Amino acid sequence: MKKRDFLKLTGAFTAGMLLSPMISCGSKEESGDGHEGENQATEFTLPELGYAFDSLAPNIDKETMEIHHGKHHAGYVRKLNAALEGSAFAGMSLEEIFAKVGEEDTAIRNNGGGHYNHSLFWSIMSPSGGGLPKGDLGDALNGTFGSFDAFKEAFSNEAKGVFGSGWAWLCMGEDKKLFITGTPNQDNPLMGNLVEKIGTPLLGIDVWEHAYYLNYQNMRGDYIVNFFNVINWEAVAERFKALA
Ligand code: MN3
Repeated sequence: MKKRDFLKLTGAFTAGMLLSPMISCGSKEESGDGHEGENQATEFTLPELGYAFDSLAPNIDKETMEIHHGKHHAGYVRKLNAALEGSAFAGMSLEEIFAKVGEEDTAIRNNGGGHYNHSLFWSIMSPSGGGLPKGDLGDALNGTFGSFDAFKEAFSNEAKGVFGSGWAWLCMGEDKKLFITGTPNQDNPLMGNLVEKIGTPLLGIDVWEHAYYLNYQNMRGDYIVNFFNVINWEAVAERFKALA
């Protein structure tokens, strides 16, 4: 990247992502070019899980978590940073990218989505997860779907029904109403040019085979059932509260 372009991007960068309190956009100093302090690149970084790789077992096994985080997610981050360099999306937050990304922006769509979706996924799981959502989120789920069990069934059916690789989501719509949807590949409901209905994900399940195949083989339904044992409802409720 030419230095002039680089400085322009740096100036355009806006820190933080309002709608994603759990997802950080890291920044790191570039060095080795003799311009320390002047050349500050903003790159997306792989977030820590926040719990041990084996701590979601037996619901999600250690090896799956290690490969999923350390290989798959790390790959999305690396490829996203490479694709952003010199592109019209450089310096934007993920939300800003998703608002503009189109079908033709393949690398940024796939890897930006991959980074956001997985960052969210790790943050809404916990070794002490499971149980029922409480408070306003619990009330909103009951109000929208009739009961927690009805929500669970609808969400699980969406996840089972994703053809091939993709995600199922619980979202907050622009009308502040909850809805369930699915997206293919690494798309997500913030990609306004690519989805029928825009929403901010509160909860998502990765139903790519890499998310469950080592432990569950072709039994996606069993993986979905057990995913409910590790949902961090407190984290989902925080996301809900930030948007409500
Ligand atoms: Mn995945």
